[in-house]
Formats: sequence, C-alpha cells, structure tokens
Amino acid sequence: MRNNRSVSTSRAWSVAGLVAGFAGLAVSYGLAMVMTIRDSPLVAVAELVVRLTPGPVVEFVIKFFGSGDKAFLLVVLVVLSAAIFAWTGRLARRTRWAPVIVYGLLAVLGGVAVWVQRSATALDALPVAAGLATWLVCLSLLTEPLRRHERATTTEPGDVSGPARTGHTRRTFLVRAGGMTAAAAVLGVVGRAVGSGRRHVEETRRLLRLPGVTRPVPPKDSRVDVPEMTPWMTPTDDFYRIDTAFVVPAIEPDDWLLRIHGMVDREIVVTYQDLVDGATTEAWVTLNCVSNEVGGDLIGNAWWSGVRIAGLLRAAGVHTGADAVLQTSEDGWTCGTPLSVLTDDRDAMLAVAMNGEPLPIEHGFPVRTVVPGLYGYVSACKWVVDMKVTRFADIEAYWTEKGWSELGPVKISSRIDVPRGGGEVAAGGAQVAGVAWAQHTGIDAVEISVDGDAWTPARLAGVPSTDTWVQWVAAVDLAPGDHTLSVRARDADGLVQTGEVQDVLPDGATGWHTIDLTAVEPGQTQEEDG
Ligand SMILES: Nc1nc2c(c(=O)[nH]1)N[C@H]1C(S)=C(S)[C@@H](COP(=O)(O)O)O[C@H]1N2
Ligand SMILES: [Mo]
Repeated sequence: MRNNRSVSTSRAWSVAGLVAGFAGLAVSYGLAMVMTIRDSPLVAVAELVVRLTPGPVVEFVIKFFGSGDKAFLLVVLVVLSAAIFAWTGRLARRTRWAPVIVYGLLAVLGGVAVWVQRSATALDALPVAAGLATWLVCLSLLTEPLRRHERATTTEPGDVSGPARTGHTRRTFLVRAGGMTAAAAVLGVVGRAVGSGRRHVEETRRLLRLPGVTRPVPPKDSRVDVPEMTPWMTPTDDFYRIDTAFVVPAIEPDDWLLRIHGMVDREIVVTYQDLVDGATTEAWVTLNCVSNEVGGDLIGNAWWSGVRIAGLLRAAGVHTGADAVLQTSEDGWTCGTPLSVLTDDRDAMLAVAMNGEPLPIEHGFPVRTVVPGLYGYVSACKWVVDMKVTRFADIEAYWTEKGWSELGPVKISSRIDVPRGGGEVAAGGAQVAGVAWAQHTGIDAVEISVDGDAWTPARLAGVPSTDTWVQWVAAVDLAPGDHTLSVRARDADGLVQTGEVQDVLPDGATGWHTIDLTAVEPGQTQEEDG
C-alpha cells in the first residue's frame, strides 16, 4: 500500500516537471512566433547543435537520414527535453533549488543559441526569459499540492483529516496540470496562427510582379527524346534543397537590405527595389551540391533572373589584395566565394527569380546568390544579406570550419538516368541516356562502356551555354544476362572524368556512375510472372 502510493506520487512529480517544462517551452515558442522571431529556443538549439557538430558526423547523418530531413533532430531534442523536465520534477521533491538551477542552465543554453544567430537582438532573448519565468511559476504551482499531499500522507495514525486533505490536494494538482497543459497547447497554436510572419511573406511573394523577369523557355534541342528521361529544366518543386535552417527565414522584400562592405572604397547598401529596377540578367545555370554522390540527385537546372554582382562590386570599388567575398545569410549561414568568379564575365548574380517566378522561400526569397561553376556551399548563399570583401586568409565559413575545402569549383561528372539501375530491360538494342556537367567549362563528349568494354561515344543534346548540364543518349546492344553500364565525360579543356573513387568530403565526389541491370528475352518476364 505504502509502496504503491510512493510510486504513484513519484510519477506525479515527474508529471509536474513535464507539464511545467512544456508550458515554459510553449510560452517561449508562442512569444517567438508572435514577435516573428524565426528562432524559437528549441529551433535555435537544434541549429546550434548542427553548427557545433563536426563535418564528417553531419555528412553521415545527412547520408543516413536524408538531406533536408531535419525533423529527426527536433524529435530527439523534444524527447531529451521531456526526460530532463521529468527529472527536474523528481528533483523538486527533494530540493527546491536544484530544478531552478537546471532550468536556469537550460534557459542560458536556449538564450546563447538564439544569441549566436546573426540577426539576434536583445529582444530575441525575451521568449527565453518568459519561458523560464513560466517554467518556475508552473513548477511551484504544481509541486505545492504535491508537497501538501506528502505531508498529509505521512501524518501520525489517527489523524482523521488525512484522507480528506489528500483527496483535495490531488484534485488541485490535476486541475492545475490539466489547465496548464491546455493553456500551453492553446498558446502554441495561437502563437503560430497570430505570428504569421511566413504566411504574410508568402502572400507578398504571390502578389509580386517582376517586370524584367521572363518565362523560362528551354532551348528546343536541349532534350534527348527518350521515355522517362529527366527534364532538362528542373521544375521548381523538384529542385533539390540544402540548407542548415530548421525554420527558413521569412523576409519581406521591403525589409531586405544587402550591405556590401569590407575592402572597398565605399560601402554600398542594396535594396530589393534597386534589384527590381536594375538591369536584369537572365541565364540557365545548373546548381549542384558538393555532397552529391556519384549518380546522386543533389543537382538541378533552372532559369535564374537577377542583377550581376560584378557591377555592384565595381561600384563599391574593390581594393587590391582582396581575393574573397564572405557572404552571410539572414539565418547566419556563411560562405567564402572567390572574388574572381564574382567579377569575371560569368553570370554571377543576385537572383530574385527562379524559373520565371519570384524565388520560393525555401530557395532564398527574396534574394540569393547564383554563381555558375561553383558548388553551392561556396557560392549560392540563400537569403543573402551581407557581402564582405576580404581575404581568404582572414575568414572561415560555415562548411570550411567543418573541414570542407575553401575552394569549391564543380568537378566534371556524369550520370545515367535511363534505364534505372537494378532493373530489367529487354535484350537487344537499348537506349541509354543521362546528363553530364562541368559548369562554366562545358562538356565536349560523353562515353559509355558496357561490362568494362571499350568506351563508345554518346550523342549530346544542345545547351545554351557552358553553365548547364547536357543530356546525352547512346544506343547499346545487350545480350540476355547481367550487365554493368558506366559513363564518363570529357570537358572542353580535354579533361576526362576520372574513374578514381573519392568521397564527397572535402571537395566533391569523383568516380564513374555505374549501374547494374539484367537484359531478358522478350516474353521471359511474363513467363516468370506466370
Ligand atoms: N543561407 C543558406 N544558404 C545556402 C545554404 C545554407 O545552408 N544556408 N546551403 C548552400 C548549399 S550547400 C547548397 S548546395 C545550395 C542549395 O541551394 P538550393 O537549396 O536552392 O538547391 O544552397 C547554398 N546556400
Ligand atoms: Mo551543398
């Protein structure tokens, strides 16, 4: 009997800790939403964890859980928080001050995480402070009836008031815990609804008209006519997405400013209207990620519209001796881009549109950088708000801190898209098709090899410039049985894609994309089925 009661009471203390903890989190989240602060404390902590995680571990996690899928880390943090909250509840049973210290430490962690974000101001600490206050008040409101209950159940035998009093304290506890849980849930939901920062930006974006931006019209000869072949222009919805933001920045175009400073004669501040009014540059550019493995799909080709960065840098007057531009995004991500690629004749631009529409929020709305010929991690800054002309010797950027290479020129590569690897094809003549890329150098030839035999040339489709991928197609003859197909490309400088296998770290994967397939006699698959 006594045992039972103490178990259930210890559970009640855990519940007190849990309810108080989540009420605190809900208040900080709701307030962050209402104040349209992108980083609620939990999100800020998640981003801080990723920032402090070594490169190879991040790479492994991306590989294991899929890029872009960050929900996993948030779930881990919520579960971890729940465990800590419950534990503080049980701590409160023994000492009143221990949970205060634990909560204080957690609040400091949340505060620091919010603080390290570039755009954080003193106001951004308010949600954390309010969360902490809520936490402490809720915990004391919940533990107070529990303390009374414990005193009541340990009174001397014969004290008749005991049972009545414990019934009363239990009710008080349940009513308070239930009320707090409901209030926390309502707060979270209301905060999300009221703090519609993102929805408002979504609406602004929908109504934007960009006069200089034209519709994408892929060159007629850019596609090989093969069923199931990847489109040459990647539809915006299918375009790969990579970033470190757990909640993407929602920036009103009217609030957006880009500061160009550092080793320049005069600092420049660019507004969104400046870009809309400026001379529009439009180009097809294939963007790819350094983390794209051989045969991978972290690559896409789009029609970008924007303003050339070279002109802006010229207006700022770059000092001799500078060799890099440190770009910073609204969410505090950074990359170091060679000054040379931003000032030469390529279409390095501040893009405002993708495939003829204002940039999607996930792809950097309202403004991002696009630089042909470089991996995204050293050039394609989304939500860009700051460009500092500087020297590579003086800077570190988000991914170089984690062990990725300082320079990230795209490596020549090629991929087989049709047929898909691992499947069956009809024996006899077959069409093999795919893409190859060496942005800003250009692809001169693509060759394929069946079962390691001689390399035979594929036919190349057309391209508007050297800055996009090129589609290729080849006819092969496959005898019944298992086969492997490999592809390699040669660039306009005569460089042949190496077969030497290298991992994506530190500067991009190498090796030939190779697929396995089985050629079957016509009718054979049906026989197997029957
Ligand atoms: N602000 C910000 N910009 C960023 C990143 C990021 O994490 N944050 N990731 C970069 C990387 S690694 C790549 S490959 C490209 C991907 O751009 P996309 O998501 O539009 O395809 O964005 C780059 N720009
Ligand atoms: Mo990337």
